[in-house]
Amino acid sequence: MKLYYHPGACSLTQHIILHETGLPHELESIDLKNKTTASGKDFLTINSKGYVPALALDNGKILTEGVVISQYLADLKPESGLLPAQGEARYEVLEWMSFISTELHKTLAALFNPAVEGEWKKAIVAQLSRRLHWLTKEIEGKTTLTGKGFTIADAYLFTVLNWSNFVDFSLEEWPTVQRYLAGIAERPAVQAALKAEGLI
Ligand SMILES: N[C@@H](CCC(=O)N[C@@H](CS)C(=O)NCC(=O)O)C(=O)O
Repeated sequence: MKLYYHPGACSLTQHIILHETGLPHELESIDLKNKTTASGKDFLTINSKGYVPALALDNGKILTEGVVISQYLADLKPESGLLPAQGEARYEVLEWMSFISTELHKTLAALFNPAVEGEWKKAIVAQLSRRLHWLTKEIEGKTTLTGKGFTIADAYLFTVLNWSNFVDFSLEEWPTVQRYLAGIAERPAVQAALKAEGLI
């Protein structure tokens, strides 16, 4: 299978998961502005949505939407513990995935848009701040979101909050979150994915 990604974008989540699972994979980076692949193809012919991540399966099927691709990859390697197979423990991880996707991913990503300024920007920063205050209480004393080992949700949260290094939104106010991220960053799979994307 092949992961279409852009360095440091939300596709870093699935890249980390691929390393955590040890699943064999290829990578191809995407120029998101011009919608072209590194090998010069029109990316819109691969994923007509025009965004990463997209996962090309060996049978030719293209899977999109990060939250779904993450589950797909984890389910290929249940023994990885990245996503419990069933029961409440699975839904706890999926609850985190939904929170990160709807409350953090798109909100934080908006700060990359230079058109977001003034009162609009203040409102976005205020909303993110509320979410991070809540998150701090949830992860106090924990090294992973569930407190029961690294899951796909940790890969996703790490990826999204890593954007604070590139936009005008500092995590200084949330040392617990910073400590959590530093711990996740130390994982060999995270280091391998960051290195492969040229980010370290
Ligand atoms: N709903 C999609 C959104 C993915 C997304 O926001 N991708 C961004 C990078 S983090 C992107 O490729 N943006 C380029 C574009 O939308 O044209 C998902 O969750 O996978």
